[in-house]
Amino acid sequence: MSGTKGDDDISLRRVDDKTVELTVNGETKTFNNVKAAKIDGKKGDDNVTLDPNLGINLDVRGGKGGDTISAVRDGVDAGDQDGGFKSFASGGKKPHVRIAGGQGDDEITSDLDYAKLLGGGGSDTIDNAGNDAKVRGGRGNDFLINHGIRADIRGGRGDDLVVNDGLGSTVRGNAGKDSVINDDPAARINGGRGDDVVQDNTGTAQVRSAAVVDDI
Ligand SMILES: [Ca+2]
Ligand SMILES: [Ca+2]
Repeated sequence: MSGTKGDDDISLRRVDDKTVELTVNGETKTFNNVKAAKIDGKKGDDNVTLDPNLGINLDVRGGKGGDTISAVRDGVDAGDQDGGFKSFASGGKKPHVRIAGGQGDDEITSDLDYAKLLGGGGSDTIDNAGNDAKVRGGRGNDFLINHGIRADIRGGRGDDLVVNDGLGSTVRGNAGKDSVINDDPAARINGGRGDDVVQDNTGTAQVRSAAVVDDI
């Protein structure tokens, strides 16, 4: 589905094993046996809320404007510790999830495992808690927070700030004056081009192409 040129409020929620519910600007529709969803907020500052238990392939684009896209557990479903993926529509396979903020200063928050989170142009904030995620700040001065295990994080161009405590993650600052605050003892950190600073609070992270400062 596509949003409008204005500021859209879009949410996609799983109702039961068969049914998902799409609400766009207050109007709700239900769909059965959905295997994939494509959401494009288009222009405007869009707000997209995704149920982390959708278990379907997702291609979400914020488009132009400062968009807020979130796929987070609200803590109600505490028994679900498998990253939110059920076998609903995907036959037990891990869904393919891509969330792209597009242009503008976007905010992406995700608990989805194996998700690809792309900030795109603009100074984006990406907060990831899913495992095996790929996090890309893209251009602009991005703020990337990672709690997920084995994340692959790249700041892209611009002066990025990365805060990482996801175990076994890889952080690349890429071009620009990047700062990394690290609490992952098994992290591999590469500042890339520019004067980069890594505050490694573990003392065991592998750090390249950056000045290392101790815990202060
Ligand atoms: Ca955007
Ligand atoms: Ca960016």
